[in-house]
Amino acid sequence: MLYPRETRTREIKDLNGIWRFKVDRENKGYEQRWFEKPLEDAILMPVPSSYNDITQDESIRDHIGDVWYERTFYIPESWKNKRIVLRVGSATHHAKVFLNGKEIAQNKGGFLPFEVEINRFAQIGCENRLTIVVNNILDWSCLPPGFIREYNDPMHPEGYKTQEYLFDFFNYSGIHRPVLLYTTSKTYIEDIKVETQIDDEKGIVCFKVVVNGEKKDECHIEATLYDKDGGQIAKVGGPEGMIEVENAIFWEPSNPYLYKLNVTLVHDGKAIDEYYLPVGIRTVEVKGKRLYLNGKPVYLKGLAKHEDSDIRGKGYDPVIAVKDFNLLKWIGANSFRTSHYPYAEEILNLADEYGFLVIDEAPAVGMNFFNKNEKVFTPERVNQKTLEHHLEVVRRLIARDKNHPCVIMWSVANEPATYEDGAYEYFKRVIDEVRKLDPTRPVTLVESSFPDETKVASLVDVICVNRYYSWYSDSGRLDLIEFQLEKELKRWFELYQKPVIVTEYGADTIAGFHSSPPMMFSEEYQCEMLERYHRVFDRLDFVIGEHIWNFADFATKQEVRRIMGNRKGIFTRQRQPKMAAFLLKKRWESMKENK
Ligand code: GCB
Repeated sequence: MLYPRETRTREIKDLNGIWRFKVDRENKGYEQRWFEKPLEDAILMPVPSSYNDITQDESIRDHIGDVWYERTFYIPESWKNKRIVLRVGSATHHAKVFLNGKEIAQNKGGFLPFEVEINRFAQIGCENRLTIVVNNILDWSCLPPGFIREYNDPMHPEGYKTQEYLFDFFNYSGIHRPVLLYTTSKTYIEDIKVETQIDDEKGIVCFKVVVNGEKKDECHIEATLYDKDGGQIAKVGGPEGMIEVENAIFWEPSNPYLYKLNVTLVHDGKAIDEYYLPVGIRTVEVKGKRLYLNGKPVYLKGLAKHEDSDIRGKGYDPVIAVKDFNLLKWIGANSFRTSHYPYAEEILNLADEYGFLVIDEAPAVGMNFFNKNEKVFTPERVNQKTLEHHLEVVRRLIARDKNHPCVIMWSVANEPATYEDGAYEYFKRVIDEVRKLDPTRPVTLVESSFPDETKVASLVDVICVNRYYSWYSDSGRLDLIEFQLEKELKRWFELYQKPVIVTEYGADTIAGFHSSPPMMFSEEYQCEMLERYHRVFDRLDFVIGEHIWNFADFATKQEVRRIMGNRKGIFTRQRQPKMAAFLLKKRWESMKENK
């Protein structure tokens, strides 16, 4: 699936903006066929955005079930002979799409795009009504999973229910990413896959183009590679090929150089479709104790993030996106993880341009009760159906993100209960699928289990582990961090002989709270904790990366251990630095690419 781009032959119509919106409080929308006529009593709602924090009404914020979005648009006469595609960047978590009253698409999964060709349903030259029903209910077959709790007790009104989930971020919902129409010719470039290799000073760009449509056998393909300044490097014909770049400039964080591959579909001597792809020439490899980028060892300095901000919730906003990248640059990071789901493609496009090394994560989080008596890998919970969805999600994730140079590793899940017997078979299937689809990138799974209890460490290339010494265990005991952490990390290496990234560590910190000697929740405590972790990392040569939890404070469900959300941010939710940001800036700016 190609990211929509305007080219000489392709047009885009942006459907973002203010839509009409209605909460289906009684779950009557389908029965009453709301899709057949304009929504009655609708309110206004921005797209993209989560809807939860837009109004003053907590019953909208906390609604469980369907919400209806609607807008109208025109299709110009000039699009009559084009293939017209509707693309929804994401709708969290389920969507049904109607055009002029007819159902045209369905989607399950709130963090990946879906698209549908609308020619059969659209009216050219006049107004069209687009309705998207979004549902936020999570069950055990979803990723992330969840379950509905029904209260049959005297202290709750009849029918009272809550959406339960085991992950630690607010279950924001709505249309979170851009909605747009784009055109292609009727026979069109459906997909391009690019893989790059390095041979000494030479860069090798291998590409494969998939064409679809009636006349695909009558067309031929031209692929042209340009350098950053538009200088042509090579032009080759055919759906598959290899371009060699002498004295290539390799993509890396300190110089994220992007070439441009232009693909043209030619029919009867005429360019009928054209698409271009930014290409970073780079290789990634795990060997022995290290991670290599372009043959050179690299150390990951960075943070795990969330798509989260005031008012917008999980809605993509270019203002927040660019600000976040500026902060990542400012603090001296070279990497981040898309915890705990695939981020908007726009974010990966920016990571390619800014030069960040990304661990790209599937939305498999909350598969753990953190209680050994409550199992998740059971026929009633994470089961065959969940696995099938997981496989579909990793296929779609790789289909979407395979060409990004920034993506250096796939993470198939965050903190599942890998100590359970069922975990091995389950993740073997998922990881095998990832390796089959993309043999060029390492694969990981982010662990909270301990080295002696996990069943899956043999499946991954890099051990990624989240650890909260002196926070959730031995709370307040900073003095224990080095002893405990060093012992554990050494055990990981001793057992598996694989490099280790500490993918989470951190402390809830309320900006402006101070305490000396440090106490939990103060800025001093966060700094002191990080410094002690870092001393251990610096002593262990198999530690190849540090990702702090979290980039910024973020929203969670309301509960007693969360004070207006999770406060482990190095920046506040408004993107102001806490004291720890200066500590990290100093550390990371003075570190070499390979520590
Ligand atoms: C974790 C989770 C993350 C939480 C974090 C915390 O291990 O991976 O989603 O937000 O801990 O702060 O508890």
